[in-house]
Amino acid sequence: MAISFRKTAFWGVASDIAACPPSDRPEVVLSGKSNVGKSSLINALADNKKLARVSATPGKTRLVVYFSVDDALYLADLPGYGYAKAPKNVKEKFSKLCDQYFLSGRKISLVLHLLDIRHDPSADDIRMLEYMNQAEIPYFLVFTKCDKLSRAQMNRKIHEFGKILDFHDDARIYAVSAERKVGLDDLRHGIEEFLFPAEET
Ligand SMILES: Nc1nc2c(ncn2[C@@H]2O[C@H](COP(=O)(O)OP(=O)(O)O)[C@@H](O)[C@H]2O)c(=O)[nH]1
Ligand SMILES: [Mg+2]
Repeated sequence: MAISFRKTAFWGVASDIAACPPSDRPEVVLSGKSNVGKSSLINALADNKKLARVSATPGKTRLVVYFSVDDALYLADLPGYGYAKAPKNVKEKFSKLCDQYFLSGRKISLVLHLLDIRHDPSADDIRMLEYMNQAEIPYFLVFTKCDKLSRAQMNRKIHEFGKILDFHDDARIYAVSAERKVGLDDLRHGIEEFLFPAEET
């Protein structure tokens, strides 16, 4: 099944689980720290700069934002965690929403867990991976902002991440740059192949 990521449209914002769309197609969730590049990646995958609001201010995306891709899957932009500057009550609200979302019983087909290639994983990143390993939620690790490093630096970083993080054996690793449009086709194909494996080859 060929998915056209260009046919991505804003579906809506959910402030709680009840407001999420019906679980009638696979849901691909973007998770990761605020400012890691989730909105930019959605725009880049869809090749539409205006789709997801790219915010320079950490912590601005406050709710789960849904996009419908080619009427075949949803992309869910989760509120990023680890808002260093957010007030405590706001932080608590975000993390509660995240927990609710993952525990809601919604069919989460795949998580794209984003990590900034330049930074070490946070305690939240490690916790998230542990959670997904334990809950058997499939995920891809997506290293963002790869334009910021040379290829050699990038490979070294990915190797270092491998020593710190307990990747699931099946987890695929992608390196992307939303800014330079690098690695996007690989990721699009990876998502497509994972959700809709070819029946026969
Ligand atoms: N250099 C570079 N900057 C990026 C890239 N992706 C995102 N950014 C920047 O990182 C900041 C946060 O991006 P955003 O998509 O809003 O992150 P979000 O909070 O995870 O949704 C913005 O200033 C983006 O321009 C990338 O591939 N390369
Ligand atoms: Mg965002």
